[in-house]
Amino acid sequence: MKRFDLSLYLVLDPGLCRVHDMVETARLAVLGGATMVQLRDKQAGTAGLIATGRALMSAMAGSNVPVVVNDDVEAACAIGAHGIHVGQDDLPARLVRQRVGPDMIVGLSAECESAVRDAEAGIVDYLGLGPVFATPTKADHKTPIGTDGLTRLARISPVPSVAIGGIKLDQVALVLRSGVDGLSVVSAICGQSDPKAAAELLSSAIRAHRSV
Ligand code: TZP
Ligand code: MG
Repeated sequence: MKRFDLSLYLVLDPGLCRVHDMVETARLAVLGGATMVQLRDKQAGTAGLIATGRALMSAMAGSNVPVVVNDDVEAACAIGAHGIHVGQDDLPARLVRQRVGPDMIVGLSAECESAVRDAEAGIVDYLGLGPVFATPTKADHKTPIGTDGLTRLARISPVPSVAIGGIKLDQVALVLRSGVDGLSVVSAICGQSDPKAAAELLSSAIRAHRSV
């Protein structure tokens, strides 16, 4: 049985994780309440992803927080990751599922209604919806969908969904009102002087939103 909690989904960025490296950022963020961690390093190559991924898996051991690898099925399988996340321009989700088997979490990014409708429950476990807001973290991101667009996509998503793109503490309630299951953040945690405190603030804002 696959169990995962999209509430506060940290996506790592090697360029932003300078004072604390990616593994240390993840460790601190999980102490602060991050519920999922994605290793995303576009420059690393498979060998580099495997090296960092192994260290990340060790740091996360015993935490119940799934480690998801971005794009690279080979690296995800080599480190025994809990999941793999792909975009619309990567290996198609159906092929990813064939390669990783039924037990690994498969996440897919979706930026528009047709991509959401095309996602198949059973192949894909969750959708990453966005970017909600413009963000400097991802060069050449697609046109932001805004909270109205997010609400429309979350409503038709056949699987649980997580919002991404420009999400900071101040927008937690606004974004969660769209009906997504969680928030995915990069710069709200990576590069912060105290990633644990940043995660704690986000996590308690998420909990506060849910308890009203
Ligand atoms: N995909 C869509 S936007 C984005 C990704 C990986 C980056 C989000 O970064 P931030 O710093 O949380 O805006
Ligand atoms: Mg990708």
